[in-house]
Amino acid sequence: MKLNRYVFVTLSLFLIAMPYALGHVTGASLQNFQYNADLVAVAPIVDGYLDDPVWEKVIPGKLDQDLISGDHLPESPDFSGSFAAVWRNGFLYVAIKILDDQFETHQKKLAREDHIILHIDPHHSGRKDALYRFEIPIHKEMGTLKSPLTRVAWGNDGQTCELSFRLDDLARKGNVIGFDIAYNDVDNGQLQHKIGWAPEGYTEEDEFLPDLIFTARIEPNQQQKLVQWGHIKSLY
Ligand SMILES: [Ca+2]
Ligand SMILES: [Ca+2]
Repeated sequence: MKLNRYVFVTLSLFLIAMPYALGHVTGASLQNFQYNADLVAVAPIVDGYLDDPVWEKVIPGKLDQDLISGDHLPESPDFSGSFAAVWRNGFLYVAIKILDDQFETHQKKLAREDHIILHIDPHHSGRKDALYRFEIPIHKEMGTLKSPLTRVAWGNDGQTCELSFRLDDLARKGNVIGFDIAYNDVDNGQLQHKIGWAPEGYTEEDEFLPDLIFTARIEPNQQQKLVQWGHIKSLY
């Protein structure tokens, strides 16, 4: 019996360790990895500058996972990146902050310059889909935008960015979509790193997406009343 128990424990440990040994994160490992996008009373102005009051109160997600090696990336002067997201009236707003010691923005091909890769999974299939993959070059005007992306604006010489996605009814309290964001760091025309917001062990090979949850700490109606009350109060 002792031997059986030993075999069972060994097998269990092996099964627990297996996803990490393979260098892949399973869907289950993403369960506790999510971003809570909160409802805001006033939408941010999508101008690339993060001076809107809503961005002062949000909890950012960090871009600190090396998507090639699967390792956690230590803090470094070469790169730091973070994002935050809020929602209002059917729109998801995303703010991005990037510090890169060498911005590469004047190449003809996207692969040879710094860019952001973003996935949205509006119907929460859990997986990445090319249809909802957005490649956003740093500090550049973009032509026609692919739906549901409605606006991209840069500020501070490409160090800050604001985006908006029109999700209509999908942006509602308690709803969940798939979401991820990564930065492809190119220096001298060569790709150096792919750094993403993801749990440890996650690589670009993983097809699963983390969750983004639409939260509302104040009921929408209640909040609207508060805003109206704010307007009334300001008259006096
Ligand atoms: Ca702004
Ligand atoms: Ca770079």
